[in-house]
Amino acid sequence: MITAQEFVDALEQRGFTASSGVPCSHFGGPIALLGEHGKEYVPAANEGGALAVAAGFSLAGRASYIMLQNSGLGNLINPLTSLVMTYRLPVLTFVSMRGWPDPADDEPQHEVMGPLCHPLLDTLGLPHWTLRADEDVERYHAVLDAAVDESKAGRAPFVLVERGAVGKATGCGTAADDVDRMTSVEAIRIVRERAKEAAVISTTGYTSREVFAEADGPNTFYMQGSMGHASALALGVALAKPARPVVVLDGDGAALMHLGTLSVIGDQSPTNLVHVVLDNGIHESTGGQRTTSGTTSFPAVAKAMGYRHVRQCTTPGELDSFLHTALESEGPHLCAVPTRPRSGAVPPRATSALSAEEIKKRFIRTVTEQDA
Ligand SMILES: Cc1ncc(C[n+]2csc(CCOP(=O)(O)OP(=O)(O)O)c2C)c(N)n1
Repeated sequence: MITAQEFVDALEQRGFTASSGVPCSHFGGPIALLGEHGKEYVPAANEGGALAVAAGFSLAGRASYIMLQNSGLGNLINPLTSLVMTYRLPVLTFVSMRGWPDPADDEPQHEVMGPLCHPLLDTLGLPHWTLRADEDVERYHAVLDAAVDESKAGRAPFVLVERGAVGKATGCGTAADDVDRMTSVEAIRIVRERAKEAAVISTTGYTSREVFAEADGPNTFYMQGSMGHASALALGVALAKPARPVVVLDGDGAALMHLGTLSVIGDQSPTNLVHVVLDNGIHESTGGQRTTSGTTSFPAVAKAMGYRHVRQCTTPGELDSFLHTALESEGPHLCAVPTRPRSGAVPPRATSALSAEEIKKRFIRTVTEQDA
């Protein structure tokens, strides 16, 4: 293992002073250190955006790198092939490996991508190195030197990072608590009580774990993985089942990742869709790295994109009354709920008890049965 400080220092020694990315807990250490020391790290909305920002740095003469989880590799492929590779822009990409070396040791959503990363990069003809958990800083320096040579030659180098290869940061601050905010569990309980008849789609990460613990039922679809697509999935369900309320529980990081879907929802205008964004200002599921929601108003964006009814709900009473109205009137509806960072243990994932197939089947059964 190398330390987070060694990870960042070795890059700085080689002139890499600008960075971007979407967090994975495996890069929690370096991202926290960069934030703590006021270094250039742009928290991107999605991995393709991170690569484009880094390409911009590179176009302006600054050596840059990005950090992402391999689940975000799909988001990256378009700007990788059509921007970075086409214009031969030097950007160094670090990819944390979920579902690898053994996909059976990880969550089902990583099963396909884990073993695919190395062959995918081979297919693209890109140079890559793998940093294993038992390797030391000497090997890391050697990998960086080789990667820098490749990028000077106009090829986009990748470093694939095994879990445990990079250490956590010590002594970095955690996200500020705000006791005046609701907890995500409080918000989920209010949704559970108000929206008993609804089909519920919950976003990836801790939210789905909490929904599973607090409000599990066959009408709930847990979207593990596919970060940012919960609202689009809910849109499809809402359009297919217009007589049934559909509630999507989203996160701020996830909503920002594919914010364009709000415009599509506004355009399609499903009257039965209720979009609840639990906005804690951080990617809490990967360790609490900040999102950019602090400068974004989800209700204002949704209103401007064609949602009929939007609201910021800061108290349990406001959320309850919003849901009451939303379930009685025509949408699409959106509310943003500022929430506190979680405390205590996070409950297990839905897939600790149910297979992906079971989650799908019982959801389909419930949603289709009730029409019969
Ligand atoms: C495409 C993609 N990129 C990154 C991840 C890793 N990841 C899983 S959950 C998560 C954070 C989600 O943040 P947010 O929606 O704000 O919810 P919170 O964790 O704060 O509840 C991230 C970055 C992922 N699963 N998929």
